[in-house]
Amino acid sequence: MNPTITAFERSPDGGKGLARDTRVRWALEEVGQPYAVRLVSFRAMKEPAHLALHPFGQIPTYEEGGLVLFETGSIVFHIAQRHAGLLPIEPDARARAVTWMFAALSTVEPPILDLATARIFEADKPWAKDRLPLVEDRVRDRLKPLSARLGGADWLDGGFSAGDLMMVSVLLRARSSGLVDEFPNLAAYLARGEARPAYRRAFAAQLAINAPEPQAG
Ligand SMILES: N[C@@H](CCC(=O)N[C@@H](CS)C(=O)NCC(=O)O)C(=O)O
Repeated sequence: MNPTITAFERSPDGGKGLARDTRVRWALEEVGQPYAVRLVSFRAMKEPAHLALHPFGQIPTYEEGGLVLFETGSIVFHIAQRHAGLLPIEPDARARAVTWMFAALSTVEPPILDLATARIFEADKPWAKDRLPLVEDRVRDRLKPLSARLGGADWLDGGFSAGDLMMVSVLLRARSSGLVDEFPNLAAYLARGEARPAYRRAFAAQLAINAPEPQAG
């Protein structure tokens, strides 16, 4: 049975691919697993039917037979465990790839989310100008060692893995700030991720919902 995921009926980013369903779509595309999408409005996300799937009333969710998952880390990990292609077979290499997934979500993403909050939701506050440079520096504090570790490699630990999928997805959220471009190898890493056919299919699928082609005539 094909899994069903949820996504925004209309994403606030207008189709830039930053909503987290893109990560799940990307993972499913990497392993060649077809999937269905159920679109939900902001109102529906907070109603009982969706809260039964996702206690925090968010997207994405993942349904497969009787299994219901939320949290992109858990969903991508589940997909990577069930299918070949996203995690190495060799146990130590697999553990390291999983470590990069956690690093992306728990070490790199939080300051990037703070930056988005500072730039979008707090920009009109009287203290915004003073706070923004502090938040930007906290993002740099993560990007700098990440850049040093990646060095001249294509991916974080050998071949492409779910760790890279998650790290690229997280970094994409920082790109519009210009901070990623301060580290050319990270900018190239993002471009490599975006160039993967599976990412392109995932991106196109979410774009088709959020910025559909105008109808001719
Ligand atoms: N930690 C969660 C975060 C989920 C999340 O923040 N989803 C956003 C969309 S990208 C959302 O549903 N926002 C609407 C809301 O929180 O009301 C995950 O990785 O899945």
